[in-house]
Amino acid sequence: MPRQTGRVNTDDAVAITEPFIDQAARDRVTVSGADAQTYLQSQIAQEIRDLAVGAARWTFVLDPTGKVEVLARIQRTGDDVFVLDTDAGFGDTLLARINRFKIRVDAETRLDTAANASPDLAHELGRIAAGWPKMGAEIEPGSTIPATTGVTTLAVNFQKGCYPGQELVERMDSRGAEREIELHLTGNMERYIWSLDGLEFGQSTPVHFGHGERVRVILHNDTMMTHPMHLHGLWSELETPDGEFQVRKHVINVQPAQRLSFLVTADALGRWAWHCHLLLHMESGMFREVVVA
Ligand SMILES: [Cu+2]
Repeated sequence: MPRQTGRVNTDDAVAITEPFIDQAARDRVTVSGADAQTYLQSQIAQEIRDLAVGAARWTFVLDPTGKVEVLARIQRTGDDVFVLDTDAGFGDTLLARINRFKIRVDAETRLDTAANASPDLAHELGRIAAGWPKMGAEIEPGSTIPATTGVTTLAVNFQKGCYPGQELVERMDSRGAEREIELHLTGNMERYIWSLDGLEFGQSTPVHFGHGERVRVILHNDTMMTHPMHLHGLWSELETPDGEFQVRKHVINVQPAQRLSFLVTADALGRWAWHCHLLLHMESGMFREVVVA
């Protein structure tokens, strides 16, 4: 599944995702002309200068504030011809975004709308099983942040030059952790007492993060219930056991007997609450204060 293949080469990613992309339910925008490559290179999050004729890659098309306008594939179909395809119904959005900065550019754009308004059931079930985001569902044009889509490593080239929205997408901290802290989610089902590392809030001292520090937080759930842990004020970047993939969350579900880790950049000074989102658990002690100083 693409979510677990952070190292996948972006051309391979298109082949891997093929089973859950219904070709008949894609709107297509063709960009052709002498300036097509230069112009698109300056507009999208993916590198296309080394894209061979026939090859394709996933890309975000962002708005200038860094929100996702469209998740698309871009295929080079000729030296000066590119076809971007996206979920049916979003070709207009894509075309408008491509045309928006097309001033004194030698390139023509054309929209071909999809034959079918929605993908067939087999493709749709495959997509859901793979956790692949869909336009209008997981991606809302102009409001979704790239890092929340789960496909940033496939749809962004972090080495390429400037394009609108780049500042925000590249603000995601790629530093490794400077320090690790480990905590156990603990409790007693019968007495209905919940705690962190065996200490209820009243007995605990705050967890300290240095300002700007990058910390890996490792949680072990020693209880028989799932705890949605909410760290206020800071993003929690969930990672896979191999450390490859990260998604930014406010609340992290920790399942019974699960060990998981997430990365935090302590970029917000102050005192923050960190607690289980189940009110009863929080009130009976599963709560810590986090101090960033
Ligand atoms: Cu809980």
